[in-house]
Amino acid sequence: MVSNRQVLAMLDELIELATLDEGSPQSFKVRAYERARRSVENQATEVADLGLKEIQGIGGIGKSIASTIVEFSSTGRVSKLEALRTKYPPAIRELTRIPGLGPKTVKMIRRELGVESLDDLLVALEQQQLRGLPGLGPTSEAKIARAVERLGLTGKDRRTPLVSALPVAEAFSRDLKTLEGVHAVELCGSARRFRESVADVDLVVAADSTVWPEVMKAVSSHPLVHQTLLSGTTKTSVLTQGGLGVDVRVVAPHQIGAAILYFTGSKAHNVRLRQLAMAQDRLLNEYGLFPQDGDDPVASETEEEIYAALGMAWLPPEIREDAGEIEAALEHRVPRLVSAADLLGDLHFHTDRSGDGRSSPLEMVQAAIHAGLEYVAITDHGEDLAINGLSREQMESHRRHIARLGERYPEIELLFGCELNIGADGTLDYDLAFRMGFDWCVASIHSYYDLTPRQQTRRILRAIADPTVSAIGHLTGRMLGRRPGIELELDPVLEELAGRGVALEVNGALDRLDASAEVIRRAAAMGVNLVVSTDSHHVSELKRMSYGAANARRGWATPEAVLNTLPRQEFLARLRARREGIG
Ligand code: DGT
Ligand code: CA
Ligand code: ZN
Repeated sequence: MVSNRQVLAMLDELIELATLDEGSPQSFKVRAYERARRSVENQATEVADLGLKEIQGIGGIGKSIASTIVEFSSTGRVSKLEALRTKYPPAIRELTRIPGLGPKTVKMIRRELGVESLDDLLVALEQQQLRGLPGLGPTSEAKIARAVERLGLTGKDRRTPLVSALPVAEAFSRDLKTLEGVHAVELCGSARRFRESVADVDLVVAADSTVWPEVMKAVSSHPLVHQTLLSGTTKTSVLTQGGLGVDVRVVAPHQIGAAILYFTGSKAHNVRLRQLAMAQDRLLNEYGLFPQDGDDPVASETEEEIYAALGMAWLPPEIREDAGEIEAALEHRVPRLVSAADLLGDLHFHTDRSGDGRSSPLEMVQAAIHAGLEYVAITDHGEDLAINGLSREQMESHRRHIARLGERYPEIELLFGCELNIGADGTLDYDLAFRMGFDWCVASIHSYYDLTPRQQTRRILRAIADPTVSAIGHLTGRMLGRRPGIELELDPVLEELAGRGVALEVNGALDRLDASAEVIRRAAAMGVNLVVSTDSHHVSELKRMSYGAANARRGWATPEAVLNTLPRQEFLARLRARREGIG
């Protein structure tokens, strides 16, 4: 049984590799794969259960891709994909994710300089070999070197963005759960702590000891595996096709709590816990909390029991970094942190009226109601965003459409909003009078990533000072693993946000997670209001709310610090009060 999720993952890899092979994301083939991907994404039924003819009958899927899907569902393999994987090993694929090194350039440096890995690239940069190649010069060399450094790709510090790691973790987890005798599969390590990038994925499997060999075998033979690095009786380490390490450990079901506590870390957090245990004449390890001289654990089955025995309440994994959480827990003053269930509205939300939106206003509103939201601000792009933005006339007709939807669905408050573009000098779309017509504006950076920190700070400060701006969207504009964000002076920006009552967005898109957890923590401490938003462009993206909440927790955000935890009427009252205060 092949699920749509698996088909989507297969198509994603095909898109990545075909882009490399064709040298451009604009190639006919790549665009056909992307069209097919969108069609599969929009299917309610499992595509792989259909026959060739039926798959071809779905709009957007041509004959060749339809037969690829059939091959995948009947054999579990895709020969086209396997050929591409051989042609582009993980080390090469990694190179193409570096800004400034598109598929074409990677092809060229591979051919001309024999660059086959990041290490080779570092040598080539060191020896200034890139500047001799067509289309490259000292500036592009410097830009690439800087991107490599800022993305943390060098040497053994190489990290994978969470957005790429989570689907891998889910694929292993889902498949291991189907094995007989497996009780649970738990994600641990930095991915569970929701670090924005991970060195590797850690999974802990609770299983009857009779099936441990099967579990270990299933890990090594998983379809995502490129190479098995270590295969033991309780631990297997593999490297995926995408170059990501995965460590899987099996434990007995009664030890799962101790195991996930240990393997969730962080190391610094664990060290503190072990010291606490020692001060109590006890021993804490991955099997349990033990008396100094005994084999019967004081606690091992759940994390809660172990924390309780150490004199603490359970701690959310996102804050287990030895950054104050241990002291807070011992003094019983860990605040309740925000969770997705607290979030009652979404304040950054697109429809297909934006050029990059993919679901209609009706579908988006129904999805929001289905997700239990009490209010949404529909914030399609302002006119300054090339191709994707709406002209005044389009905005006016959009407004009327939204108003009609609002009448039809009284169970949800539809705020009419806009995602404004912050210009190079901080000016915004339309004019002030037109912008005043919006109920909620999120202002974001979508251009000019290379200005100096001083210039970036100034343009953001100017945007914050605009009376129509309610929130600053994805603060730095970064795309994790692909594009470093803008550099800015943080404190002046946070002071201005706090002073003017403009909210800072916690963007739930996994490839953004912008603002970062560090910025969130600092902002909340400075009294800046936060909003957790999905920035959805499709109905499937409303689930990002839980990612946004996790990142907010990593920044120690409480429900009180987050504006969209307010119920509908209270939120509207806050909005009115702010308007009057400014007006
Ligand atoms: P990373 O680097 O993104 O993979 O970060 P983690 O935290 O996932 O680190 P990893 O994969 O090396 O180890 C997973 C967890 O296992 C770690 O958070 C804590 C635990 N652990 C691993 N090695 C040690 C160790 O030497 N001492 C202690 N106390 N804990 C360890
Ligand atoms: Ca790890
Ligand atoms: Zn947006």
